[in-house]
Amino acid sequence: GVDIPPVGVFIIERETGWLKVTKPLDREEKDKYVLYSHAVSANGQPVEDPMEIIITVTDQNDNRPVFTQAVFNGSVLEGAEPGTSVLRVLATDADDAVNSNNGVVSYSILSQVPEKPQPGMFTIDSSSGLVSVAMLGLVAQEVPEYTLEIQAADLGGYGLQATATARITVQADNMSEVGNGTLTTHVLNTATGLPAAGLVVRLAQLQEPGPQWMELAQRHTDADGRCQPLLAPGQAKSGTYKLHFETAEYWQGLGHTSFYPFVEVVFIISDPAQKLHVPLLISPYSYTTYRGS
Ligand SMILES: [Ca+2]
Ligand SMILES: [Ca+2]
Repeated sequence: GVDIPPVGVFIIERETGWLKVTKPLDREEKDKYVLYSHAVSANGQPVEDPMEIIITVTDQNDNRPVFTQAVFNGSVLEGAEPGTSVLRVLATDADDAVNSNNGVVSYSILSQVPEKPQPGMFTIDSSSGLVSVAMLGLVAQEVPEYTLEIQAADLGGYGLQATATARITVQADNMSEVGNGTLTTHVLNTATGLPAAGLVVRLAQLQEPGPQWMELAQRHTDADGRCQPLLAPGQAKSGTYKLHFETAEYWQGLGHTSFYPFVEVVFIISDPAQKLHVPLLISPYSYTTYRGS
């Protein structure tokens, strides 16, 4: 008799030797049974060595894929190139994915809302669930958010199905305007040779004949030490301007003290149509600026 759990699943017909099951087996519950049979003669004497019987439970496709989340969120920068990764969805399937396709999940995109500028803006890797950009043309101002209906199906995509939602935010790429303005800057940390990020920059214009300054713009430098143009094309007028850099705050953030509480660069715009680039190179004890273009 079977003496360790699960007890009583198998019986051997005493006369015929047929091994039978007493109830339905579920591979997801137990995929393999090892039995030891003892053949004994009518008078109870062993007639052969105990025999090991291994029973492998063959899988049936009785589980549908289940997404780990109902909604998957991701974001992508507008104008992203085809191939740019956006998010990854995941569905699990309790069935056997090794010896059968019952547990092998295949992903596909069923719909895209809105279908602008056209359907098929995104693609999904059928086996990994990675959603990526398929076509150029993502513009935040036109479509700030896409909703994709994603399907997971077992049997390599033709079996039992489940669906989930992927919500994709399109981020405006303000940095794409860098360089298109009349007045731009960038800040470089010469102590490390790296761009100075998170530094506050303010632009003011001298109210002729002075000495009042009117603040026109405030920016934070990004990871590249750059920021959006301080003056957009057409915004510049002839006059005297001042770029104020909050350098001490920046150095404090890095755990340094700075000799200069801030740096101010005063310059004259005489030709408003001309592009002007005023970079700043800083260390705790020095700074340099020059006229770029
Ligand atoms: Ca199964
Ligand atoms: Ca399945």
